[in-house]
Amino acid sequence: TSNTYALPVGVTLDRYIMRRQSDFPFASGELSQLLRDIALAGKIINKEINRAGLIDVTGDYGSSNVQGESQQKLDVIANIRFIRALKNGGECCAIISEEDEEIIYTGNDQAKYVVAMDPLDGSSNIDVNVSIGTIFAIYRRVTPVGSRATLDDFMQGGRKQVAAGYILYGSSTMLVYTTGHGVSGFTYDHSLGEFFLSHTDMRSPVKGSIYSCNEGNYTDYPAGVQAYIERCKERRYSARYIGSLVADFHRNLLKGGIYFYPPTPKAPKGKLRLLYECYPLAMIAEQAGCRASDGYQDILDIEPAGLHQRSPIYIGAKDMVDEMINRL
Ligand code: P6P
Repeated sequence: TSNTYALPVGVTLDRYIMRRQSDFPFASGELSQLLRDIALAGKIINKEINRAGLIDVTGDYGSSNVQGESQQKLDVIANIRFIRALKNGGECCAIISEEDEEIIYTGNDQAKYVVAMDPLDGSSNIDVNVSIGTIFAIYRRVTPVGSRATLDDFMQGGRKQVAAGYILYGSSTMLVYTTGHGVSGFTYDHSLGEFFLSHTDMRSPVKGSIYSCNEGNYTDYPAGVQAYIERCKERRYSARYIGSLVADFHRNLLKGGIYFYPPTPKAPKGKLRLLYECYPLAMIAEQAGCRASDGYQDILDIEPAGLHQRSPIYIGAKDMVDEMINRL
């Protein structure tokens, strides 16, 4: 159970992690340190993003990533920064990233954890100054400490995540994460270079009236999804789609809403990646009283089959996801 006392808003991330570490009686601090390392990388990327216009890191980098998408320079920088922060932090033995086809080994074979991440999701929004985000998931390795990590460490399934979170580089920069004991939100204070607790135990509304999808794909959506969208319009719900997953997810988490990226003939498994987009956000969603499904089963129950596999996703307010799923 989580500690009975609620920590006061305004406590720093470091102090919060230290105090909550007692949620894990046998914790020896590695996960705490790993969370700090992720927060540090977030601070560094935040600085790069804010300078993007000035040091010409926007625009294509010329290379393309494993997805064949043209890589924005900030994508590459973010990937490098996270890998470096996790390598130097020493608590992570291996990483998978949207930007790399293969497992990245940090050399810290004594470390107990592995990280799956999308270092900068929504990168096509960078040069139009729209909010973007980092998404991450942490697993305790299943291979012996001291050996080199393997695929098995990453293919444990969503319910084996020990922590999951995102960093939203928006009008303010926020770190939101869970270790399975509720969801906590921290807001970054640039002048102090610190994340401060701003949202304790985030709970999302069970009902909502915001729906987020790319209606440009409406014609290609399954009939049940089209029917659901029609109902949203009849009820005069708000259509809100930023085209940046972390920003859409975060707004819906706070206000109550549903985000969905259904399968289409062009994308039969949807667009979003299971291991470092759907799983982590699904863990946060469930911890905040929401639901996350692929249309047939909870996202967290999907058996992983590949590092970069995609999954359809319907995620957000429980009643909205329930109604959508009942139509599929
Ligand atoms: P579409 C951004 O590329 C992303 O991965 C998510 O951040 C976003 O929600 C989605 O894809 C947007 O995709 O096909 O609607 O442009």
